[in-house]
Amino acid sequence: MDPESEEKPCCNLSKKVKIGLGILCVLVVVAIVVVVVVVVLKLGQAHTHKEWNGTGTTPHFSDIILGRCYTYTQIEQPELSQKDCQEIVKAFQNAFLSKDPCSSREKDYQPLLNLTSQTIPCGKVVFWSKAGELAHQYTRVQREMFTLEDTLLGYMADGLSWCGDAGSSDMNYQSCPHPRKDCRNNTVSVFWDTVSKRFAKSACGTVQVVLNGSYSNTFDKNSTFGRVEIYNLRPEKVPTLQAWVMRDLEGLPSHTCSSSLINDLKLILEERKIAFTCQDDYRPLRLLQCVRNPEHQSCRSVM
Ligand code: N1C
Repeated sequence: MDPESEEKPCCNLSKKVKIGLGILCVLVVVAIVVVVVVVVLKLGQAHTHKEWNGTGTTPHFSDIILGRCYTYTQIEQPELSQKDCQEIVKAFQNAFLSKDPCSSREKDYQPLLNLTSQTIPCGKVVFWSKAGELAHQYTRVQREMFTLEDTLLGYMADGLSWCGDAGSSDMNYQSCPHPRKDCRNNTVSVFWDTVSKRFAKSACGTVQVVLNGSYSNTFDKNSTFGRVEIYNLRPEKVPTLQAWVMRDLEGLPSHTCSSSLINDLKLILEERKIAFTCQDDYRPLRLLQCVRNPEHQSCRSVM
């Protein structure tokens, strides 16, 4: 036999190459199919969410509320250590996932409210309107006082945004309804209305409110305080509401206790048989403002 005619090495090699090429082709086809499937799924997902004008769900929303729940119940208020944070987070998610974010209702949050009940001592509740930062600085120093953000549910949700979509079981991280530009009954506004209502209903003893005297609408009838909280105080449990009208050290003095806006608040409360008192630039709060700005001339006489 002519060794030249024996093409074995050549055929062996080409067979291997053929197999190699075959495998490569299969891999390329598989890779293309995977990429196409992923792109189609992603596009599909993006399209199932509506586009709104407000900020989307805060990234890592569920992890944040779970972490805050444990921090609050285990460290901040260990008397609530029996609360089940896993269940609380599930109830929070169930309140809005797979639902139209513009048709949120108080009852969506009811299971969450049931799991987060908490008793606040009488005479320790602080409301605020357009003065959240100062009110929170105050309760951070006066540890026995509570704003809504010093209760479990307020603490968990403070500063976050969240919404879902009727057509999907995911959160919408791209956008959520804006209260004015999209709809009033959005997931976040309905949440704050619902928890503010419960907070006011359960208050007892004298209650306080921190108002912003440098803001044009020092008492705003459309705010959560002016629309929800004052109407849900129970006159049989709350004899008096004390208002503190605080002007910014630098800001213009828009309103004081003698302004007509504050008189509107007084009239609403008196109608509801709740006594009203008011004090401008309440000293303990002014001292907190001065800690931040000790050289300011209005702080010289305060210190
Ligand atoms: O509308 P506001 O103030 O009068 O609401 C404040 C009032 C407080 O007394 C709280 O008990 O209502 C309660 N509350 C919150 O605790 C709260 N935390 C965060 C109401 N809203 C709250 N937020 C967000 O701030 C929420 O998104 C809401 O729309 C704003 C309201 O702030 P505001 O107008 O200064």
